[in-house]
Amino acid sequence: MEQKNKSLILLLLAALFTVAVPDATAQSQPNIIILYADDLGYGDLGCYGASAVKTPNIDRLAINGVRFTDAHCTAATCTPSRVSLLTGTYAFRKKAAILPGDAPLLIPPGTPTLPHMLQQAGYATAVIGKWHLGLGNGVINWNDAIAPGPNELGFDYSFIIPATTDRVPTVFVENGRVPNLDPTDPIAVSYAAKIGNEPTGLSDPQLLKQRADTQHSNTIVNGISRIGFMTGGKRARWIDEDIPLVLNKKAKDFITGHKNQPFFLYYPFPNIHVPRTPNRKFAGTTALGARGDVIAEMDWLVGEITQLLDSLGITKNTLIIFSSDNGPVLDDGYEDFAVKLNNGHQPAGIFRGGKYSAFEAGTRMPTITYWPGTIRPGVSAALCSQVDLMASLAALTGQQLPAGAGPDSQNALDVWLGRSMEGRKYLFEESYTFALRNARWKYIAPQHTPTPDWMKNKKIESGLAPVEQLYDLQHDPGESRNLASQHPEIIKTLKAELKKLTL
Ligand code: NG6
Ligand code: CA
Repeated sequence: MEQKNKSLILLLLAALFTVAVPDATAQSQPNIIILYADDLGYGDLGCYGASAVKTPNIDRLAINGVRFTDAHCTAATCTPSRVSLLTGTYAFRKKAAILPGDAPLLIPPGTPTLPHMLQQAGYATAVIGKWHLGLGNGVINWNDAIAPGPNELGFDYSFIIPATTDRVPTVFVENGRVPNLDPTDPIAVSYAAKIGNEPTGLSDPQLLKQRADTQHSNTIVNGISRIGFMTGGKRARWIDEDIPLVLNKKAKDFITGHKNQPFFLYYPFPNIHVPRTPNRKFAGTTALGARGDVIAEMDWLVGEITQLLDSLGITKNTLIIFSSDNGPVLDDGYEDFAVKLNNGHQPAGIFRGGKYSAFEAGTRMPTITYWPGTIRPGVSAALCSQVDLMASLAALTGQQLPAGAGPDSQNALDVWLGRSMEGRKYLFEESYTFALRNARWKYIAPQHTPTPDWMKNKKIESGLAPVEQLYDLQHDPGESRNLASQHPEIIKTLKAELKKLTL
């Protein structure tokens, strides 16, 4: 062949090749990892001002990604925030409250979900970690197939802690089965009354590693008394201190096994929820006691993931979203000395309240997006909500959500990727009342049911009041001056918007 023709063919081939392997594929189908902490407060990370605990791995995400200063989960407790994240729906529409460990699945199969949407987009999907959205249809037989659950909602693979680590059963569920179960030692669970003869926190406190309040003083497993009673399943029970190691392995196996195809990993850490039981690699490594140690442990978990992505060469093709499900709490039922050892650490940063609270720290979450090569590093003050991840990730992956799917979810992709600083006009916060934000103001609806005693006893500021509250967050981020009587016009607007939303 003539030299000229040869070059022409080569040129044509090169052009064809560019079309056949477009950059857009890499861009529109990046791997997506949601690293979701439990009860981590706005001020609990180095990159958000903490000094008593070091979080170098998460700080590295923040320095090389977008660190958000006004990003929110939808609610001040776990189950409600998680249902919103996965369905793009506010929790009150799902009647979501903190669930016991034997509750039925809160999200009916067939509901459009974030993982299902990504499955449609060709992603391999997995949840590895804390679930707390219920399982089964009513009565769960823990010794048989447990369904429906995550696998019926769009996750190809699931390896979960069914509820929380302070609730029975203290076993993992992998794709609807309790792994390592001995059929001659079946599991039974009860939240209504004591079953079996196993020691409880009340009957045998001498067996405890950490003393607990009455609600957490039922069956003792591994030296920790829990909420709820269980018997059996001894071989399958987790060892609390090893949970991070187990999850770390599962998460790494999933990523490695899917490194050549787009994957979505929803990785809800049990850290830093109670009981705080750091692995011995981390116990005693911070000045904050167990609560600080489990933050350090979580930071290590994050580093394990980013190092793996680096070593597999897929960092630039992976979007990581790091956040938390509700604000911080020091005393959540166990005597782990979090209060005593806190020593001036500010779990909520400059904000007021925390877990369970209508004040800002209930839902304002440490939040980072990281995607080297695509996301330009920076800090974003945009007002944003995790409820928007479903529509935003649909936009990212070129998916059209079916009608009615993710009814509260708005496409804020440019905000999440740091390309736009224009956040939500209004942002909804759920706790034991409703609140509505705009960029400057916060309205908290009156609540006539008073703060429950258990919150008062734990010095938890509920933010509940029988009167309307209005705070100017621009000048008073700590919500110390209720300006309701001075700004009736602002109240009127926010109240009307809130009414529209909750009707
Ligand atoms: C509460 C528990 C608390 C924690 C919480 C759920 C009591 C007194 N308190 O009911 O310890 O388990 O539920 O936390 O039982 S969450 O982060 O999953 O919402
Ligand atoms: Ca939580």
